Amino acid sequence: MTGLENVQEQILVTRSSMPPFEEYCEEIRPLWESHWLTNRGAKHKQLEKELSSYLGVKNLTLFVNGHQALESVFAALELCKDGRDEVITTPFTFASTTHAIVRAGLKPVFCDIKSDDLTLDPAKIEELITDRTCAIVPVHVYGNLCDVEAIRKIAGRHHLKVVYDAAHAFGVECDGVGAAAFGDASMFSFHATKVFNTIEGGGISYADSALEERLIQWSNFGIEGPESVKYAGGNSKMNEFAAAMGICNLRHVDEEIAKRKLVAERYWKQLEKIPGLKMPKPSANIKYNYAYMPVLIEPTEFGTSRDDVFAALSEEGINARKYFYPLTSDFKCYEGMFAPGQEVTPIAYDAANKVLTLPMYADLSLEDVDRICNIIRRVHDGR
Ligand code: T4K
Repeated sequence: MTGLENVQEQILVTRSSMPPFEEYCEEIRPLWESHWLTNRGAKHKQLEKELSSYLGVKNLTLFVNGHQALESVFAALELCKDGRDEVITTPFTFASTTHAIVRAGLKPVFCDIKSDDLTLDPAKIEELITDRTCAIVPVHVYGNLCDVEAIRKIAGRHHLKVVYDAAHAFGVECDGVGAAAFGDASMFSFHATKVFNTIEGGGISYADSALEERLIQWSNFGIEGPESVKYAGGNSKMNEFAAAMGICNLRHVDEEIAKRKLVAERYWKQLEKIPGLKMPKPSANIKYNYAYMPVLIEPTEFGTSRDDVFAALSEEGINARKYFYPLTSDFKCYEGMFAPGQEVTPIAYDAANKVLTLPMYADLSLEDVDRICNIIRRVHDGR
């Protein structure tokens, strides 16, 4: 038993976007002629170019996944040096953000988030800066852009690097400026569950072109030439089949986002009048990607807890997820290392206990959205 036997009848939290089968077959046909399957092949280079143009950046380097991209950029930026090893970051995120910091030999210093959009609160950053701080790693959680201007000013004042975890922010823009343009670097995830996917994949956009060589070397064992190895790098290169998937999916991504918008608007319309149910929404100057459908359940007003809503949906085969519960600072693997989230980052702790991400993908039918909303309404009404 895998637990996925009834997967056809269930509605999962998301479903990978895929191009038409024939389109993908056509895209990979040349690989049977070239026999060049990985190590920065033709598809890799084409996707890098097309994505740079789509995201509106000069510099973009592809990786095997978002997590390895994050680890590689921390190494390439040489964040951990001169005894400076503290990184100010959010605990309200996927495991990857915190793990990447720790695995790079850096120390996460957890900062609280804003209750409206759940991104890092700039008003709380400066009090955490010490002479050991080297960087800020904020997360554009659910595609909600952080207060990039306030963070830029703080980083400038204290000579800190800023690396955005933009795993969720593919295609998001603020006043016409894409998420990839902010900070020293931004990491995008192209995982199967993301708005744009290369099956597994990731990318780093960055301001300083000089970083390119180092990122490529870090992704390829630190090799700088056939007889010279400069860094103890890993292997985090994207292969040609993944790049081909990306080339195909990129042709359809605008249509995917437009369909997601209809799904999100249906949810917002159906759920907005329910007391005690809060939905972070993008403001008018944001071009959004509708990556996730988070709702926050305020138990006293709503009448019952987030976990009851989760259970009621599960009973009907609807697989919502608690992205992101628990806080990463409260993970078992970090027991005893960090102070409890409840004490240090109370707003993040509160959000983690109230949040539920509802099913969201381009092909989710509006009838299914209505069904999900009816279940939530029933739980609220106590029926
Ligand atoms: N930073 C942040 C803020 C992130 O959210 C992530 C990843 C990263 C960094 C790291 O990026 P990557 O290294 O992953 O590129 C999923 C994803 O695996 C993960 O990429 C994502 N964040 C996280 C939020 O969600 P799980 O453990 O919840 O995935 P799983 O296997 O339960 O899948 C969720 C649902 O997606 C399934 O119920 C059905 C659907 N699905 C899944 C897969 C694997 C598909 O439709 N197709 C698929 O191939 O982590």
